[in-house]
Amino acid sequence: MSRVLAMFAATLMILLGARLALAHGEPIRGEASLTPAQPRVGEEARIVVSLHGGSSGAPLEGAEVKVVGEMTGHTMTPVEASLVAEGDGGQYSGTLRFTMAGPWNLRLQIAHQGEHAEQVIAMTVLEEEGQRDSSTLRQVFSFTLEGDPPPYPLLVLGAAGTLIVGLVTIAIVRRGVAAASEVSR
Ligand SMILES: [Cu+2]
Repeated sequence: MSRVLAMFAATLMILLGARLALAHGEPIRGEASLTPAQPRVGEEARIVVSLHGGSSGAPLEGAEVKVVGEMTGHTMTPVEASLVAEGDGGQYSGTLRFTMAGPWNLRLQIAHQGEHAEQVIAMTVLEEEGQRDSSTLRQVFSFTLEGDPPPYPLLVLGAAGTLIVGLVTIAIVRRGVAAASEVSR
């Protein structure tokens, strides 16, 4: 009986394993958390980003996840952090320290195998002497990783190549038609 159970468990694991593959082009479901939700100036804020396939649930492993914090409304030096993979491979975390109180945008830059995506999270930074916030800001989002369009010179070369191939084909066909009509004469 225990042997049957073990075989059943093994089969189930194989099936689950097969299901847990991330399909290329599959929409990614992201979950970001920032603790505290409203950090004070200079206080360490921890950001955790988890990325999984929207339909397969497979973790997006080996991604490069960077967070760039920018104040809204005026130009100021951004704060940045490169997140480090942890947990099941679909989770990335890091810390940020903010330099001024007020409204900020966190730009999550996600790169994976030459494709990328960006998500923006709005948040607020409190005064240095303000009361400590112990809550967590959570945001769920969905995106599809996209590759770069081919560079302009490549597009021009591609168009020129297609045109030349087309012209040569027409010339060959015309010559063939001319030869055939000469033979029939
Ligand atoms: Cu500022």
